[in-house]
Amino acid sequence: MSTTAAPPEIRPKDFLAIDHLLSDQERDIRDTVRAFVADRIVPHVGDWFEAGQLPIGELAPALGTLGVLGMHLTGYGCAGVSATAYGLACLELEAGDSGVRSLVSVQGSLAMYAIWRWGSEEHKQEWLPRMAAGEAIGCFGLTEPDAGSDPGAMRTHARRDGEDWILHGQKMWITNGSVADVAVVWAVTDDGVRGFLVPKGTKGFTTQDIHKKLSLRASITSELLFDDVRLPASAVLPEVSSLRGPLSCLNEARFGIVFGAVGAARACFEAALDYAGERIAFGRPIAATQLQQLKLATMATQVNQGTLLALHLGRMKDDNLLRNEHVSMGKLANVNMALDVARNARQVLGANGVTLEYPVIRHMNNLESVVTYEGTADIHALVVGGALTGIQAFR
Ligand code: TGC
Ligand code: FAD
Repeated sequence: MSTTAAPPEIRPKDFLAIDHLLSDQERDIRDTVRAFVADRIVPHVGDWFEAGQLPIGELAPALGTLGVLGMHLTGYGCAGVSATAYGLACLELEAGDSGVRSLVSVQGSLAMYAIWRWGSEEHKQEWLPRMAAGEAIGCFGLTEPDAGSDPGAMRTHARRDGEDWILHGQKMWITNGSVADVAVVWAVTDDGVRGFLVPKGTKGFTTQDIHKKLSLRASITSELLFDDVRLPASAVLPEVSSLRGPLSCLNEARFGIVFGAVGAARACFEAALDYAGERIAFGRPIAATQLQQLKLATMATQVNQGTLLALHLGRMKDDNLLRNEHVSMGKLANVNMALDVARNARQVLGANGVTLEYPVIRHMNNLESVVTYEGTADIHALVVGGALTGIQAFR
């Protein structure tokens, strides 16, 4: 239907009026998380990044009170919101910092989801309410020093000893590893790949933090070591015995990253837009130059496209139409997009673009982890390529 009324003014930070596509509840959740990030994350995160720390002890209960830990799960103290609303929360958290979104992803989409989807009723009762409240932290151990993209090559194994299990091996690059109250650990057994819940302090289970990272510094990353750890029969997740177990959890976390990457890109674009309006060179704002306008227009287009893609995948997930190949396309596209935006934005900021006084280089460095974890860009390209051609090219 045509109308003579003029469309609303352009809003530079919501160029395509994507806000209009959200429901009232989605907007409320988005605004609440955005306010939390502005208040609790943005003022401190540059310092956390510089120090290589994240105050999980304070942050996790605050995120629990905010309601974002396992927010897309139902029951056991979880909010049970839509996938799209969960995605929007990830977007806002990652506009603060990828490390904070990682904390929420690993807790809700990896550790809690593994228990919620594949655990026993006792596992769910024991862990999920406390994890949703941020009173207990979880981590997810899949990657090993010699098995990253190819988790099927894992060496960590578990064997039966009477009723018990004996777990032996090593996991590497594990977010929240040393602070987790419970580790969800995937291991090869005679029955296939099984998941085990290993509480902190279990005899033979130790952790060591990975230092000298130049990316995702506001996040704890650890190595997990299992030296013939004896676990009761009840430690195993009963409902899955194949790689499908961990890979199903990755789908959930990757979905959050499809949105999260847009948040990082948006923060970089907005920093560049503001800076370009204020920075004077050759007697005028750099925003008045054609070259910077091209960069700003390109970034705005990319952020808007990425947001629309994320929203589309969110609606597909809510309508139960989303396949893991769709998630792969989303992660591939949006993380590459965010890296591109971050690199362009950094240049707009000139020398100020290399300091932690501005968010851009922090996001840019973080995104180097985001493009690698949860399946590298290459792996997601191969998943999409396999779906397009019917030819699996991993091996
Ligand atoms: P393949 O033989 O294809 O499959 C084995 C079994 O898994 C099933 N499957 C899936 N199920 C659910 N979701 C998916 N995305 C699935 N992909 C495969 C498949 O149907 C089969 O099931 P079944 O019942 O027949 O046994 O497996 P493959 O060994 O050829 O590997 C496929 C590949 C390469 C795509 C997969 O291994 C992969 O995704 N590799 C990347 C590894 C990865 O992403 N690691 C992430 C570790 S966690 C992390 O990085 C956390 S970062 C912190 C944060 O998120 O903030
Ligand atoms: P590799 O698999 O060794 O890949 C190296 C290169 O080879 C990549 O460019 C890759 O794309 C390419 N490559 C591999 N196979 C192919 C192929 N078939 N064809 C073409 N190219 C290929 N893991 C967890 O389990 N839990 C966590 O909580 C966790 N948190 C992380 C946090 C951080 C900060 C980081 C950096 C990583 C984390 N990871 C975690 C690990 C992450 O999932 C792996 O790093 C990732 O899956 C890639 O594995 P890799 O590093 O061993 O690289």
